[in-house]
Amino acid sequence: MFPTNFKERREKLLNTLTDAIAIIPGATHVTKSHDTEYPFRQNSNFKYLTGFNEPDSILVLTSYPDKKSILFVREKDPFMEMWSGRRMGPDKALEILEVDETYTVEKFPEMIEKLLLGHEKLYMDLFDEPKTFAMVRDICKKLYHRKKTRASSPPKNFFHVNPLIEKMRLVKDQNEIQFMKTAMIATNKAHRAAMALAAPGRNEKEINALMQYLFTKDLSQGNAYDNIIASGDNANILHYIENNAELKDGDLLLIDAGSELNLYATDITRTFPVNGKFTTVQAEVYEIVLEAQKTAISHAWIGRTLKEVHEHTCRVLTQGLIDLKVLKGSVDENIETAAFRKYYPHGTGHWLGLDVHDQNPYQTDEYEETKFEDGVIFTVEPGLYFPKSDATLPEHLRGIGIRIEDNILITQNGHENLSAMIPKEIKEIEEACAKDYKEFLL
Ligand SMILES: [Mn+2]
Repeated sequence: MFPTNFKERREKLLNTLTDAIAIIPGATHVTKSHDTEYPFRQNSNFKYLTGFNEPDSILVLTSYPDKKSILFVREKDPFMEMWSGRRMGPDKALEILEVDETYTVEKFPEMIEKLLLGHEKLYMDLFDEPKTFAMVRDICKKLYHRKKTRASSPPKNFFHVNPLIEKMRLVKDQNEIQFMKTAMIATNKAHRAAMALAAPGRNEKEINALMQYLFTKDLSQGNAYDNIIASGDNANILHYIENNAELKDGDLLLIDAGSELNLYATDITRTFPVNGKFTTVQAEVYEIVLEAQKTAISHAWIGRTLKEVHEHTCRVLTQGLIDLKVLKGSVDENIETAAFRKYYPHGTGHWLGLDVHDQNPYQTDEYEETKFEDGVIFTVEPGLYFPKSDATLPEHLRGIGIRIEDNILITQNGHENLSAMIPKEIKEIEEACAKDYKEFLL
């Protein structure tokens, strides 16, 4: 693995900025309650451009009079560091992070007043950085009334910087792919361990705890998003995160959980029987979802789009719903009326990367679907959901919820399924369920 070239990324962004200054703040701590905080999570765009993982930092890219990367970081402070952790400080940051200049973040308001001058345009996150944006806007307003020459004028045009970075983040480089492949090792192990541990009388909580352990034990660094450990009818709640119900004999268990590494996410769903054996009806529904998923993946190649993948998936699921006597009529009619959406209400895939729903464009600037290219990564996750409370469904289907999700990398010759090693065929799953979970603890 090579060290990620953050400098090159900043230069690439700078090259798209003419007469513009970009201000990209990192994340700050978020209060959980009173004086405790949620675990710190860096802003993905800031991380992508700096690799720096400390809170309260700000990256500034200037193009006038020179193209420069300037980073504002927290000051070294032995007292604060004793309480809340080590800080790199501006001197070390200058040495390590290959930016042109570094300052303490306390200097930001004073420095930005000078840095803004001479730039026609300001690029910032206009939607989700209200505090920093308001501060910069007020400085621009103050300077605006004083303008005389270019060199003494602030930006007059404000633009949203995120789309520029989102485009850059669409195609993953070799390091990014490697982070996700490495994270997938723990994700595979945790899903297999969950299949082995699940049994009637166990609790969703225990499965959750075991997966969290395996997500942090080796190279991965925790869960990329809240684990969904949904048994029985809970699987019909798409974002079920209570994870505290007892596992019942005869129920399925849907697990949507993935570990992350260096903030790069994996996002995997498997559905399997609590007691290790699919019933006939569970297997019948499962095979429909599996066929839809394989069909979707078979369309994963350069030039295709997520929308096309979704359309193929919906056709297979709709045929399945007709076979199950949930829907009446032809596939075309049911696609036309979107009747299938009652049982498959979500999309088939999303981009995956630094964010689990990676911030990459779904459409081009011309409002056309983004085409797959070598190095994009996305999920393929069809499902069927039959809630217990839906009296219009055949009774034997009620309470079944199934989703199967893999992570797909588009390559020059087609695609690579990054999660192909995680059991998915009925036979593989039943074998994995029959294992002893303790072998995954070693
Ligand atoms: Mn997903």
